[in-house]
Formats: sequence, structure tokens, C-alpha cells
Amino acid sequence: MAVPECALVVGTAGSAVKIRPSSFIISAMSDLSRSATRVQEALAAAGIVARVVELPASTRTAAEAASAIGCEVAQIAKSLIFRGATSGDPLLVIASGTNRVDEKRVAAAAGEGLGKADAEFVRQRVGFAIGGIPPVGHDTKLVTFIDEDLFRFERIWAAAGTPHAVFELSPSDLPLMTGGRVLRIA
Ligand code: 5CA
Repeated sequence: MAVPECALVVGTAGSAVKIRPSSFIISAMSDLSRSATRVQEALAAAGIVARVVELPASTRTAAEAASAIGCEVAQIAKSLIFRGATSGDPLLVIASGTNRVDEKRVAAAAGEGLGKADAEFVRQRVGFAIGGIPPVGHDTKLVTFIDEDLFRFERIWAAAGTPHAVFELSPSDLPLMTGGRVLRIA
């Protein structure tokens, strides 16, 4: 039987199952891109047991990530950057994938208004590009707020530095790794 190159073959002759490279979801750490490696290292430094994986499919948006992973969109922890209206500093909101952030609620908790953060500001001040912003591993420590709705799930997924990189975690890991405050966000 002809087997395409680069396919992993599982099973014995006659009952071989071909696994296409696109279905490999686990990457060895040495295979991770620079940004994903940075996240993997930040997780280790925070004492969180989690493994960054790079998927063939895009995980740029919460919907794409959920589709690539095979989980609910609400189980995606999206890391959104805002700009403090007074401080000018970046502020991190980690929200459930289906929730729209109520900026007034977060502003009240932050003690300052929330401005928009454009792509350049995010890259410059946080060190990652939109679509792959992780909850850890940023250039500086960010004031952080965590959506209480994420705690409805035992396991959730977050971005890991690139629009193809994610990791699975427990919601309770988020306050530990960020020092962030849990509140109602939607
Ligand atoms: N990788 C997935 C989650 S695993 C992810 O990063 N999803 S996300 O929702 O957190 O990132 C996309 C978010 O970036 C959007 O919800 C939107 O709020 C924000 N965004 C997209 N484009 C821009 C832009 N041009 N300027 C500022 N924010 C943007």
C-alpha cells in the first residue's frame, strides 16, 4: 500500500491507519516558535503545569481557537489589552470567549477609564501581537482582571503567544499566574 511521505502510520500491515501531519497537535518544546516558547517558560516560572501546543489551524480568534481545539467558545480565555485613560499603561482583561467586556465595570474596578489599545501599542507595551496575546509572559507586569464566568468550567484554553499556539489550564491557575482579580466582566 502506498503511504504518502510524512504520514505517521499506526497499526500493522493490512490494518494501517495513516495520521496526517495536520492532526499532530503536540509539539515538542524545541519545535515551538519563539513567542510560544516564551509563554511556555513563563508558565514554568509561575509553577503552572501546562503544555503549550501549536496547532495547524488558526487560533487567532476565540471562535477559531474553539473550533481548532474542539471545545466551547466560552471555554476560551481571551486576553484583551486596554489602555488606562489616566495612566496610559496597558491593562489586561481575561474574558470568556463568548463575553463582551463591560468596559464601565472594569474601569470602576481599575479606578481609571479604559481607552482603546491599537495593535502597535499592544505589540510595543505587551510584547505580543493581537490574536496570540497570552495571559502570562508579557514584557511588564500588567494590572489584570479575570472574568468570573471562566470558573464555570473545569478546564479552559488560552492563547500562547501566536495565532496558532494555545494551552489548556484550570481557571484557578489564572489568578495564580497573573495576580489578577476575579470579577464580573460581562
Ligand atoms: N488567540 C485567541 C484566543 S485563544 C485570541 O487572541 N482571541 S482574542 O479575542 O483575545 O483576540 C482577538 C481580540 O483582539 C479581539 O477580540 C479584539 O478585541 C482584539 N483586536 C482585534 N483587532 C484589533 C485591533 N486592530 N486593535 C485592537 N484590538 C484588536
